[in-house]
Amino acid sequence: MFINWGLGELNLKIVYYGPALSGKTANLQYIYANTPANLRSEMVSLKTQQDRTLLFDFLQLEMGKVKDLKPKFKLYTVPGQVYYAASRRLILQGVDGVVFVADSQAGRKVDNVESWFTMEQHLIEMRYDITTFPIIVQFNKRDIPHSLPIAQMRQQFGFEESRRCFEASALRGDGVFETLKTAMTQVVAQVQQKI
Ligand SMILES: Nc1nc2c(ncn2[C@@H]2O[C@H](COP(=O)(O)OP(=O)(O)OP(=O)(O)O)[C@@H](O)[C@H]2O)c(=O)[nH]1
Ligand SMILES: [Mg+2]
Repeated sequence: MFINWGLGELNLKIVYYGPALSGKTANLQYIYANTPANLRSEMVSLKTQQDRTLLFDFLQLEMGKVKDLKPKFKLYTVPGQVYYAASRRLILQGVDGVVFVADSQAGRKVDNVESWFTMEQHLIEMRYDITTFPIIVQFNKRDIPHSLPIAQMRQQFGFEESRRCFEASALRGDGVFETLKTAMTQVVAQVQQKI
């Protein structure tokens, strides 16, 4: 969180985190394509020739009001490929909320879980209290036939029953805005306690 009192702006950072190819960039692309131009920035994607995220994607949204301040939500994705760990850590700096994008295909179980634990590890190293920090879970690629049942997805991570998870198809757009709205709401609720 960063407040520019002069401009009355509240800068909030939401990072889309998850294993390689889980659909983090696809989430931002859908949000970009379906948000009125006056509410969003251009989307910046630093990517390889194969369209894999190299450093991050970035998209800024302006909406709502928080205590007379104008919130600017800065959305980032991390590069999911395993060897970009240092970049993922860097992009998490100063984060206010995470959207964890898991891949619902059965063969991605180990990747999902590894990514989840390294995310937790990074957050703990950065002195976040992960018991209260906003982490919104999205089970993506639900459109793919034979994707894992939700109960098994939850079991992979060992989630408690109380944790809400969002089903999505970032390709079609199902669940993308529900996930984003929840992330924004939780992030705003957290920062409101601090300002
Ligand atoms: N069927 C299906 N394909 C998807 C979905 N979301 C993403 N994809 C596809 O999966 C591939 C990877 O999507 P990306 O959004 O680039 O994945 P990413 O998580 O950003 O990958 P990295 O940048 O390498 O970490 C692309 O071919 C997408 O079109 C989905 O919900 N359903
Ligand atoms: Mg990407």
